[in-house]
Amino acid sequence: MRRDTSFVLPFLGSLASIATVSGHRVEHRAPIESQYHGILSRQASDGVCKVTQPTVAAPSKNIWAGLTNQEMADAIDFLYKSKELNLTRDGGSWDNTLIGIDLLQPNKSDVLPFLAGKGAAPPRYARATLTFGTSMEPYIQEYMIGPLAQGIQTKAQPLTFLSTRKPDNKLRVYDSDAAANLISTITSQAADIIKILWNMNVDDFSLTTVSPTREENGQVTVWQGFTGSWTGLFDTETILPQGLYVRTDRTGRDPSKWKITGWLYNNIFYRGIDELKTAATQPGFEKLGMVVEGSWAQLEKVGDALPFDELPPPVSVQPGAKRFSIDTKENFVSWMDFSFYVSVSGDMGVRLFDIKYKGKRIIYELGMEEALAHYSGIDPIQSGTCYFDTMYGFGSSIVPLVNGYDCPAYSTYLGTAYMDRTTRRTQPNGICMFEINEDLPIQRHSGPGFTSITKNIAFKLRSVTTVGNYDYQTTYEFRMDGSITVGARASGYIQAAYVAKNEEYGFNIYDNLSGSMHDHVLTFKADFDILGEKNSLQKVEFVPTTETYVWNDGKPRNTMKAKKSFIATEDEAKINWSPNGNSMYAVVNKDAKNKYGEAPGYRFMPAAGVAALTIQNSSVTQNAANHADHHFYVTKQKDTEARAANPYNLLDPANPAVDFAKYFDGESLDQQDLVVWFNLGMHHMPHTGDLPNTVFSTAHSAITIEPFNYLPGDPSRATTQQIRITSDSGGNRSVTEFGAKHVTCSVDLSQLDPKVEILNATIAVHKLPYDGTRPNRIG
Ligand SMILES: [Cu+2]
Repeated sequence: MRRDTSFVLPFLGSLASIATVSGHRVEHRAPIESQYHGILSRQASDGVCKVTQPTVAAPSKNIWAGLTNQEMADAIDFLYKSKELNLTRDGGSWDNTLIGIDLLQPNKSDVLPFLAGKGAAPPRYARATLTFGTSMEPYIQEYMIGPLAQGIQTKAQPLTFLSTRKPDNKLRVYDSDAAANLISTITSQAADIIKILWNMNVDDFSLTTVSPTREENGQVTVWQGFTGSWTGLFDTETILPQGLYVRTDRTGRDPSKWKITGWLYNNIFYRGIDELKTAATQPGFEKLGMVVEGSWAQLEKVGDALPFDELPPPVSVQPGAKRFSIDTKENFVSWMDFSFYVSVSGDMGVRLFDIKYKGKRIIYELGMEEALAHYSGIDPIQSGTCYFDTMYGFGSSIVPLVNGYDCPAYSTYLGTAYMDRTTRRTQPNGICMFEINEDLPIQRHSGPGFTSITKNIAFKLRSVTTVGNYDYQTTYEFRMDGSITVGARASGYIQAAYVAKNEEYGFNIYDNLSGSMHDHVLTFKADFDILGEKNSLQKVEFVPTTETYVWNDGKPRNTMKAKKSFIATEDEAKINWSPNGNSMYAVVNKDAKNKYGEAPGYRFMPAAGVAALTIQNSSVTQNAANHADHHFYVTKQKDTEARAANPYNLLDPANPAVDFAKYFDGESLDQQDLVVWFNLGMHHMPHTGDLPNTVFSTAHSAITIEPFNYLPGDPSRATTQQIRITSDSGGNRSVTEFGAKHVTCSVDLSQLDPKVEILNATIAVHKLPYDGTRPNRIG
């Protein structure tokens, strides 16, 4: 009865370089300096806009790029040769196995001399995740292997310096053994009650297993819920809960000793199946309806025709050469005054490094650390669920982008590479990059006799990660005003609850179905370096005040003031945005004041809704989600505090591999290297509009980072993409332009009606039903 769910391989190494546009290969130009800074030809001789991709030579090697084939092979070979580790290829739960490998990101302290041209590239290390299953207490342990390439100095040693869990960061796995016999007992016990309740066969159901597995005082308790079958193409299982739950005790490694310890139906707990069966035959027993799959759950076109809807909608086009440059070998990107390196972590997804603006680094590292989805509900599945999505692999679960839908048809695409057990695979079109002329100007002003107006052209880099029921879209947007927006959206199937007694946790959204309230919290790292590494955290509050001014005859005036201060230590730097949004925060450099005496910096602020966990001291996440209990945090950068979380934090929530709270130890934030950890997220209360899928338009969260007293003025004034309309006293109007070339060529029609590429891609990772026997989520 358990559905055979495909788990897909995680662990991604680096980007592979595949670039296409409109389904065609991009013509790469030679990386010559004049094309980087020079003027690009827009028009081909035949009058058709020729879409070309300028290239640029990266200033240095991408030291954050994932493992090469050779490095991966060397590291794997070294591990398998180790007698001490005693690894078995394709081993079972009683063996030692390699379940993942990726680049161990170099320490910032080793990278800075290299970036400054004063040191060699840091040595390369692999980060491997191993399971040790030969004892009664199986565990997962991370290792670092290097330096690579393999040589006499290469060593494999436990990776402990990134963990707050001392001394060895061994994480006990409580659900490593297969539960086939127990499942078969559940099936046979449930057969009768399923007949009584619904007059159906037990084989028509699957079991959803709560995640994470719960261990208390050595006792391992697992709740599972009966889920209806999905009959069509779509993975509707998360919206088919049937309201019958079973609890098992899976303590120890001998599955023959595991047992069923209770059943739950209509919020009544029964100690055994006989108790439930007896109750079900008594008069007055309330039999509840089923959640029956149908068109309401499926992704078909339904509903009445919409006016003009079949006509082609407006589209953006690329009229000629693209206006950004890439080095596909080093995954280096340059757009206007921005440049950065792209890397992909198998666990955490797309990351940007060494983000420079006008030639100076503003951010050393920008990327997601963890994506949580924490549920609650009257039943033990919803109440016990918190997904830690990096465990499923936010990078390795990147899906190919659909040209013309996920990104404009003229986008440039990159493939992403990931590790599939011991094989390196490539996900085509995993990242798209494109410019877009937004639907509003970035600037306009009309005055007597003039209107000045400037186009708002943004450069975006996007990926989509499908983890089970949800597709997460992550977009990094760069703008001409020097700002960067980090945005996340979610679409896909909600995880819903059975309706019985769940009123306080959701709305009734379909027959017998309750939308299950949950919080999404996505933690990002932004390691700012403003005019050097030594920075401070400035706070500016709008505060109400009563003031008496010399010019007002001593009469008090109720007004407001700016209260400027600096956050002194880490302990004061666990911060929620003020409810009225009138507290501002910026990372500034006090030692590099501008000519007006102000400290230049970058401000960060919500650009759409943001969220931290509602639940305080969650009984589920315990210490494993201490990065998600405030809107943002600021810490002093340390090589040992490079990550807010660990993908396996859920294995021991009380004492996780990374307990973020331990980073806060009173250290000064005054002119130190600062890291901002900010949370995006949504408080998701599903309503009928979440069926069949939640939509990206409203499930959205974003933060914007903008220059703050950093430049003498607004840098977008430099663009040619503006005009001024003037009129004289006689009513004669004229338009002043500033050098922007006009489109004189015709557009390749393939941009208007792009071919949708059918890519031979890895399917999305399925996290449900969660199977602890495959902690590496590989099936
Ligand atoms: Cu949601």
